[in-house]
Amino acid sequence: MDQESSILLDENGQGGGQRRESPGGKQRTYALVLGLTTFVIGLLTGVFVGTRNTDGFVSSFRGEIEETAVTLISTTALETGEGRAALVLDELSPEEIRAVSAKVVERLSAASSSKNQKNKNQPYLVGVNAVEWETPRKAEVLAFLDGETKEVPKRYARATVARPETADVMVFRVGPISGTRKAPSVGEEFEALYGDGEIPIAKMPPDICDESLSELIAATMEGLRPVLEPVFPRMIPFFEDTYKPEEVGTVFGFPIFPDLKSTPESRVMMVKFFWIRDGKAFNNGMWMHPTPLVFQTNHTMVKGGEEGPFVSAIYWCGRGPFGTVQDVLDAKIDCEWEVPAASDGSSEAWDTPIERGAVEEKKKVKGKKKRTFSVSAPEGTNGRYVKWKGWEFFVTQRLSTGMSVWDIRFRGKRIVYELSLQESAAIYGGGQGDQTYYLDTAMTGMGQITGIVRPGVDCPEDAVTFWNSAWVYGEFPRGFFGDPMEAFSRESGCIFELDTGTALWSHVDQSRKGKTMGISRKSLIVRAISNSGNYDYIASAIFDIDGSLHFEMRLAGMAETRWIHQKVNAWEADFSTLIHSHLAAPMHTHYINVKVDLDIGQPDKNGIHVMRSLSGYPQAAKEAGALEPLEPLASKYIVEDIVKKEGPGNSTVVPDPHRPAVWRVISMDQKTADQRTALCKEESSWSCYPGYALVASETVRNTLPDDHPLSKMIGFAKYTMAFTKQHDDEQRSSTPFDTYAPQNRTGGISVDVYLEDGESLEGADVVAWATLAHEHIPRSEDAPLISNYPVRLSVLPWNYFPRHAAMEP
Ligand SMILES: [Cu+2]
Repeated sequence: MDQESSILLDENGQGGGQRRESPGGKQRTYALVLGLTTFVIGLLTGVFVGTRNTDGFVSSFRGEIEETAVTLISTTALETGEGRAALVLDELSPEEIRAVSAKVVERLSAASSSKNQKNKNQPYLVGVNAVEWETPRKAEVLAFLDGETKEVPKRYARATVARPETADVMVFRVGPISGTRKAPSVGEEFEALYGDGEIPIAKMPPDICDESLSELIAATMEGLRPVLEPVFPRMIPFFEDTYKPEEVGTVFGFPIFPDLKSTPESRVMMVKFFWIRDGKAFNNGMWMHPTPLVFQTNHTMVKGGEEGPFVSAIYWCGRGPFGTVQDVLDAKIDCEWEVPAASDGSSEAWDTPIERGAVEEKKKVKGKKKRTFSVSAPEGTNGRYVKWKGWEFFVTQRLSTGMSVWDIRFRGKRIVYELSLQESAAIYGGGQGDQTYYLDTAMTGMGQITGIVRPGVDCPEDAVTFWNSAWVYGEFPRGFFGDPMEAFSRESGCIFELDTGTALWSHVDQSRKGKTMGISRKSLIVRAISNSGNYDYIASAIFDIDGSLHFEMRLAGMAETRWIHQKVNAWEADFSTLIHSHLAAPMHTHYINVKVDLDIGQPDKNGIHVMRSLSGYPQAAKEAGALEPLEPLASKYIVEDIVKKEGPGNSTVVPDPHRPAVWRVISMDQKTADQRTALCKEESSWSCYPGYALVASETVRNTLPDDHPLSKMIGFAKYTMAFTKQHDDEQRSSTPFDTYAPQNRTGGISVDVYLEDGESLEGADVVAWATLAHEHIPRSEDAPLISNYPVRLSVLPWNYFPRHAAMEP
């Protein structure tokens, strides 16, 4: 260990003492006056007036946990010692994000967010990953990690900027970033990574902080007043003279939903309207109360920004699309929407979550429990270097894609270079005009709107926590806010050893008084929590002492819903299950994509070995007469294969229950097969080559046609696993530029594209893209909040150790 010292953390308990910051002031009173500049249409005078401590938004629930858990290590020590992954693989600190933002603002005379544009032509930093760490080249990182060089690879950021004047989006490489995480300095390199106009502005990443539609929505609501007022009497904040939220609640719109009508020239967004009785139900119980009102707004951001947004379609009470407000008025639709029951904000409400029967959050840990793992970090670093029972790795949270675990080694040997969450996509069924879909990495980021972990609820009370940088936050009902110039840290992850209450291995002694022999399964868990608005994602990397590891995602949240009425839109029942009165929950699929860059032995001498279980009459056994006298009865048998090259059908896996198979990443370099040489030296079977297998839990492939726009957006979801050759420019499985107009894929960022070039995978650096899917056919128990349910990928030693690794001395 090159730990220089063990230093107490600051009072906030953060490694290196980063300050927990809130983007706002100390105390902010917000009387929610009706206004058009706010994100949310419903600004509920009276109901939502209140005072809150905005610092409280990012404050922690951690309580009195032993704060010496994280050992602070100096960067000098790291340059030569273990844990040096923290120097080269850590995400940007809040200070670095602010410094890079300042550089972009200065160089381009840009605004740091859409909210502070001085005029509509001013360029601005856009999206939840507007300023993000750039992953360095793998070869350089390995040379540094493996001590071949003391030169730390240069640190860069990527900045995404919307440029209304040229009607495009640009990504710049900015840096290098030097200095410390707390006091960084940003170099003068400023390189455009795309051509001018290559990414049209209509395809810019979603911007949930954007308020530019407010006036348009207000005007449209005013126009629709003759039809809305009778159905939603006293519920609409825009109609100030009649609005009485305390009597019948509020109807408000949420302008964030991308629509499939978008093209590279026009950006179409849905504004969906919900009802809530009580302000506490905002972005909560509201999902149980959809109303039959949806607009489509066309945000045609043409050159020069001359054209403003306009409403392109209106759906009202199961009818539409109507091209204009007048068309809706002329249609004279008799709408039978009724004020929903409940949602009175009381503890009996069916539509808002109640912590009934909950295990209470425990803030105090009595006595000191001896930890079996160590956690360290250089000053100012959010990520953590962890060691536990033979395992060591570095974990961070990426703004866009969430948890990444790097340089995972077991007993000194690297097994995985990168294990990272890549995407959480959700594709819903629905009629045109109200069909939602999400790339959550683009909408909210998987490491941007994260939850602050609650010891005693999200993780055990004595867990050690880690942090992520972020700048976007919700202040409901006003909406989402955020500015990378005001980036802060959130305590969104935790590390702990868990006694799983079961055996890792065991065996029954069959004697009369016999018990079992075996060992308990105590796993090391690294967990991080992300939120995408209505949904929550709890990612865990799980390590076991038999050399196996697992990536598990637990999904939960508020179900997305639509209003249904037998006389109006009975057809909705073809897309949805009915989970409450007039409440349809559309069926949908969640696709969690995970990148596993396995390195078995020498990284660029890996390959893919497949073992298929078949049923029939293997030729050699037949010829040798080994099948006598059972013929013609078939037998189970195995066929081994080495994958020659990339490509759909070659290096892709869609499990078939009729033909089970194990897919392994193996070392094809004989010299690294030392552990198994003795067993295998006389055999030539590929099963003798050391490797790790990838095994997915629930397997659902994308069921939409392959040429559907959404199938292009989530190319990875055609397969449970796809293997490709590692390339430094193939970092991610999806891109925020494809949320809008996914039929016109941008920038070549797609597993589909990575598979296309048919490169050899024999003796190559192999990367696996695994899709953990969940087909969600909603049930009544999904109201008001879904129980967390898991999907999982196991990474298992398969002919890697000469015997059960947990039994090795
Ligand atoms: Cu779901």
